Amino acid sequence: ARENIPSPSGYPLIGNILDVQDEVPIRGVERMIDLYGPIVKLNFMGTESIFIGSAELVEELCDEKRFWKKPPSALSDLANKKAGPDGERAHRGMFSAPSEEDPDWQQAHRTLMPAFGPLAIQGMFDEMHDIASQLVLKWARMGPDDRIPVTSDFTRLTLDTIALCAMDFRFNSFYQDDMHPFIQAMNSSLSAASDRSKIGSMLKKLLPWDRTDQKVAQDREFMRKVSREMVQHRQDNPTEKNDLLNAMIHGKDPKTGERMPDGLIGANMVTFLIAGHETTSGLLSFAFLNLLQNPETYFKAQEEVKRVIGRGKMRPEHLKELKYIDAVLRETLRLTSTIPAFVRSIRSDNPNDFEHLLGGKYAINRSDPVICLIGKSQRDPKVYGDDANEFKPERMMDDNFVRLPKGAWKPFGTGVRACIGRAFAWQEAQMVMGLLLQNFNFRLDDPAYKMKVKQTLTIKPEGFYMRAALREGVT
Ligand code: MNH
Repeated sequence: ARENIPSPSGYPLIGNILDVQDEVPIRGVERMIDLYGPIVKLNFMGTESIFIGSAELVEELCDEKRFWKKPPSALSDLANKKAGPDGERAHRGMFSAPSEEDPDWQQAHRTLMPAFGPLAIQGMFDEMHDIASQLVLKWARMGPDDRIPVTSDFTRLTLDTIALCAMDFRFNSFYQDDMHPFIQAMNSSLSAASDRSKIGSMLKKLLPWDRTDQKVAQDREFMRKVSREMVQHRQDNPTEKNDLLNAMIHGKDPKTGERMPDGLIGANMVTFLIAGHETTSGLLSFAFLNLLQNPETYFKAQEEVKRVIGRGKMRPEHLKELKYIDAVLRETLRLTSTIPAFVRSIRSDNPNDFEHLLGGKYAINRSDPVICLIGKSQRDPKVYGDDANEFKPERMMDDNFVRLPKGAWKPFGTGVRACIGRAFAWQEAQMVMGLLLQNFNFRLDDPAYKMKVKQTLTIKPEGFYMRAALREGVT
């Protein structure tokens, strides 16, 4: 039997905006799932969206024959809408492409898939190790009494890593107090995007002197400029290096034989710099916080590192054996997926006339974006049991992990639009966990610290500090 999708009534014009107000915007909509069940329809200023929060419904939405990715305006806003000052056509980076039918997305996807493949990523081991070693040196020199600002040091690490591996550029963030201007521009445009759902900033924008939009436009232009300069620098100083920039400059689309236009290369460079570091630094920060707040897991992880890597230099073959670390990272992404949601909608090229009933009973329309709240579906008690909210890496060890239902763990998205950088992120995260646990004993700076989340495009812990004492006998 058909059922209506639950939908709180809300107010005229603004709809349900007041229902979902929260310091962390995503938590506001997640609360609606707690109240209304695995599916809920909300109205924001006249636009209806459907939110789902069970593993079963997420699995259904991941069916690529029926659904595809269609981002909400907040994400497509990140794309370059206007042409640059030089008048060239505006290109979109892969992440924010409106659909898989977008020719720019297709060209970038086909040209870049090999450059993100396992062999290419293994080839980046030494450069990743270079940056991770800078972090080890910094924390060793700062000494055991230093309060480590975990999230900002991991942001320095992941930004420097993606820039070195992707385009042979050194931000040298560990040698500067302030974050690189690129990061500052990125952070302010990302928080403006996420503030859009907050009632305060909506009202603020009605004020004639509000400059939010101009600021966002300036920030984006600055990011494009930095990336254009990097592309230009490589064109003026060619190298033989096997990095993403060379793959974009020299690589030919296997289908058409064409090379990527400069504007498309620049747009994707910005995409990689953003997507390539925000998420991974959040993952590493939450992973350390989880380990420190669950000491038995910390000791297991440390034991594994002792057994697998020992005291010598880490080598690529060690990473495959870090099984418990894998489970720690998976469990961390389950509880605090750094991208907390993704969007699906009915394919417009679907040749079959499916009756679009979700879960066999909830009717949805072609124009409805359906937002998968993986912060909810990945805590679904039907899959994970009564202790779904607890940090237990054991449930993510290989044997259990491969048996999970398909919709139960989706932190990297799904289908053809799933994360292209997954292998990159995994290698970097395994390496950093391994090197840090090998070299230091960690403790929380404030043993009473309670996880506080800050959301921009991604989520990260806020106000989390730890201390690091060098272990003896490590070189
Ligand atoms: Mn990544 C897409 C999560 C690391 C580059 N990434 C996605 C999506 C998720 C995601 C989820 C799909 C979003 C959606 O459906 O709307 N990404 C992550 C996480 C990490 C991560 C959790 C780290 C942990 N991502 C990286 C890294 C890079 C990268 C590292 C680059 C080096 N991601 C991308 C790109 C896309 C993407 C590019 C868009 C792919 C596409 O649309 O084809």
